[in-house]
Amino acid sequence: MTRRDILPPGIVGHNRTMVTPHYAVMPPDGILESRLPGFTRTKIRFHTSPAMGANFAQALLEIDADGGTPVPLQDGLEHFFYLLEGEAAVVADGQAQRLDAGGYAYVAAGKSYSIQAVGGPVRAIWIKRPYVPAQGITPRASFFGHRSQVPRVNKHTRGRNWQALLGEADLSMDMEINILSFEPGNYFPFVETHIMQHGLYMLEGQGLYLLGREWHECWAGDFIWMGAYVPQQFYATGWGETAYLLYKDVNRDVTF
Ligand code: UGY
Ligand code: MN
Repeated sequence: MTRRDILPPGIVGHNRTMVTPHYAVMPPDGILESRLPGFTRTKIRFHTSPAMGANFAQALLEIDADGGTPVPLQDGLEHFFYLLEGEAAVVADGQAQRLDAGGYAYVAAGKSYSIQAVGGPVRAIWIKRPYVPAQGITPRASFFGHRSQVPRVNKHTRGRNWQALLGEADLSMDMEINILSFEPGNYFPFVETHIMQHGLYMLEGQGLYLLGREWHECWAGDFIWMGAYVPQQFYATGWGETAYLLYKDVNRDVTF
């Protein structure tokens, strides 16, 4: 038996990964990479997809210097890109913009998009889904933004802020993507149970997430999928501010 045949301590005892029919907790270490046609020098680590039960797909893009999509892609879906690190040249429906960390792009359904790393590697969150049209509602066009330009709204109590990157209660959108920030020790005053799904990427800090009846410790770099109606509650721990990027499907009726 060689050293390589021995299971290192920690794989079992320290595992935090949990995938259930209603939610998933996905620390980054075990998420293997995909390569996709249309992308060069890019690792795509899918966090969730319809295969898990999600009504959207979310991935971490790791683009090497000068990698990305050499030509624009178009697949009928709506897309959202959020830069975590590096600098990227992003084109959304023919409009070009340089994005740095905190910059984001919304690509309206059916419009073309491209993302390319400029001058060094890039890490970005990529969310995509089929847009759900609604009678009498004109879909919103593609646009860009930056976390630093989005107002921090103190909704209910001190120390807990919302930033609505795609706007809020905008019926032209079928999803919201918000950054929720928490001072240490802050928490939601009740356990939420709602029809909307979530894709959550921990940007900064750490905390305890209640999912169903189980508490999960999570921190920067982790992904959580919450299916419809999963009971959810968050307590921020640690010494600094915690923030997460949160996808939520909104503004549309149920389907039968
Ligand atoms: O708006 C929300 O649904 C949000 N409060 N949920 C969450 O952070 N899990
Ligand atoms: Mn919620």
